[in-house]
Amino acid sequence: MALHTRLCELLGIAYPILQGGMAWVATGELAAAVSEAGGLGIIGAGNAPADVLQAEIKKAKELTDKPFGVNLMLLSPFVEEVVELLCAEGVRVVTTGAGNPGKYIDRFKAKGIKVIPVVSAVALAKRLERVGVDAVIAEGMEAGGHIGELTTMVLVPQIVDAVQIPVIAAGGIADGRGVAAALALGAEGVQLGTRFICAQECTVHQNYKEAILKAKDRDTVVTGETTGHPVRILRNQLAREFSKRERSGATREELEVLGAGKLAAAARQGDVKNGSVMAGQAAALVNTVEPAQAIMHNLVQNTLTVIEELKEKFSEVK
Ligand code: TUI
Repeated sequence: MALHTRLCELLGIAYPILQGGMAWVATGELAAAVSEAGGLGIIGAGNAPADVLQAEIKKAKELTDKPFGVNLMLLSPFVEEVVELLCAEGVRVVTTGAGNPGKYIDRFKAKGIKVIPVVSAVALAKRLERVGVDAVIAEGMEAGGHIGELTTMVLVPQIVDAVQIPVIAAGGIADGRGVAAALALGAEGVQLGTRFICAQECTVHQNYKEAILKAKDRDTVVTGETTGHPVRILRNQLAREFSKRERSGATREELEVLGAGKLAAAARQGDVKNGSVMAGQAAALVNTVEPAQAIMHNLVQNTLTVIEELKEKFSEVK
């Protein structure tokens, strides 16, 4: 048995496993390591200006000849210049997050770039299929960072039913059991973010990795629901301060000031108390730091084992 789907052909990868393009976390080193291991590594553009992103793309190109992607964060003030850069650099795959990428799709398609938006609702998935995206990532609210309202368990099968293009499941997946479950829901691929933060090649601050290793089942919270931009982070001093201010009626602008720069503080300076430690609920399932190659190998082998065990378990004649 092999873990091979339409997505592998579409993207030129060995395994249908994507690494989430996390802002300030998913650098060229991590993306290259995941691509070298047979998945699709993705650099997170986040709020970075084009020249900063260009340096990450250069690093990834030096470290791997395999395809990798870039995540375009649609709330970034630098979206326009980043779109230009992605077209000029001949990046092979662009994923998008935190908005509707509709107006950029023709420009990417004209360059032969594969476009795979993250969606958190059925209507947007259908609309984007009509305008020609190659696949969609259906991300449930178990995920870290900016999230929608539905869980992976209910979102994925509804999007699978609504579109013909491949669906990639994200949110709450960190091991082979999760991958097998996503495949059972009809997904043809998976995207994991939090699991790959704890890859050895991830250059995020060591404190950030340790915070994820320590996290237990109820250690993430959703902040920013009053701002219209709900964000899942690890419980800490910032999370408490944020929810206190939200409860006392702080304005959107005040909350934006409180949140500004906090992801970089956690990810690069290691301030996991007052910084924004974005992580998914699957943080509780992440207990080891390993090379991307080992993470990928274990994911693939454990997924196949789970599928085999299920077949055996339910094949006895009753
Ligand atoms: O994009 C993410 N996760 C992110 S982006 C990010 S940076 C940030 N920091 C603070 C506030 C806001 C962003 C941190 N984490 N995941 C992909 C994702 N996209 N999840 C949900 C969505 C989404 C939401 C609404 C996609 C489309 C959408 O469409 C709205 C519309 O216009 O129809």
